[in-house]
Amino acid sequence: MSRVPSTELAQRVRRGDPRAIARLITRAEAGERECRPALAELYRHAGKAHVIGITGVPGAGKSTLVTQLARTLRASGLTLGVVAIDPSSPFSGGAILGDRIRMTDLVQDPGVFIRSMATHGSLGGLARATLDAVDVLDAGGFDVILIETVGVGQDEVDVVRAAHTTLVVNAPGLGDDVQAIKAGVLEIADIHVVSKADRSDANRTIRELKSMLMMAMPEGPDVWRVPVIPTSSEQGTGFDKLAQALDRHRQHLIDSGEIEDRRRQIASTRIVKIAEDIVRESFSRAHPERVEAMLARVSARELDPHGAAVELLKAVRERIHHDDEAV
Ligand SMILES: Nc1nc2c(ncn2[C@@H]2O[C@H](COP(=O)(O)OP(=O)(O)O)[C@@H](O)[C@H]2O)c(=O)[nH]1
Ligand SMILES: [Mg+2]
Repeated sequence: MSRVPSTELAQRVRRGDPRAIARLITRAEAGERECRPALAELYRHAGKAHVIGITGVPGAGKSTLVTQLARTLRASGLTLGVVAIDPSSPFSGGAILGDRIRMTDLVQDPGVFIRSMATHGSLGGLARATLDAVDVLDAGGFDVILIETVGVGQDEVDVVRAAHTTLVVNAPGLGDDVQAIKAGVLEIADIHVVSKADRSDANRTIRELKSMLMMAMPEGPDVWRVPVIPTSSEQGTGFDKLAQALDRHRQHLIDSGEIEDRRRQIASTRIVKIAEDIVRESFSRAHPERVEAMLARVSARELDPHGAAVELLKAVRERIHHDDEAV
């Protein structure tokens, strides 16, 4: 069977073909050069979806919450894509909450597309691949895209920063009352969720979080007031409120004009991230002999690090020219 060109897959993606979506995401994830023009084309057609980043420490209840939230959003008629960056993601077909919450209905629903990204270890490129996947789903016509990521590591924080709405999940009973502080993600939340609200110690987490936010909350008539929303996946409560808060935040971004700032911020994060990846990759792979020689000269103090960086960037530039001609 001959291989379908990515540009053809992109056409099918735009018609919402789930197989084409899956295949193109796989190519993007593998960093295949052949699919770059197709991704560029899809990027131009994307931008309609509401992209929601969901973060929190492992065990906070993110995957369970995504499942319940997906059901609530589907019930209101929205279609959605889910991208999970989580090596222990249950989205590969398993059951969660000790088998009480099943995902089979979501997996079989054509209005839902679920994808787990393989974590590439320390190789980098995870943020790029994840956001490429988001573009593909966006161009595929999904109304809402949920990204689940563990709130650790620069790549994952960058992914969350590339969302329109950031949801931080805190759970009671994980040691610290508010884990978001330790993880450094308290400030980036547009919405805080206290999960596992069925637990008796949940009220304490809610109180702590509210009092912390009170101190940090900016004043003014048009400012977004970060809500704290308790949910229980166990009891199925809080998800209507959460869905409403997500929509209110989306509307707030539009009404206040903040959406433009966000879009620029997202563009900036993505461009810098990709440029960093290109430089890193060149440094570690492209010209090993050249890099070795450079390291030797800098260690021996024959060349200064700044001069070496400029040299490296020149090498990268030559390579990009070469690559562009090759495409
Ligand atoms: N009591 C209770 N446990 C929950 C709830 N949601 C998730 N859990 C449990 O918390 C653990 C971690 O959930 P998971 O969704 O995998 O968390 P993630 O690592 O943040 O994705 C699992 O054992 C879940 O069964 C909830 O609403 N109530
Ligand atoms: Mg998870």
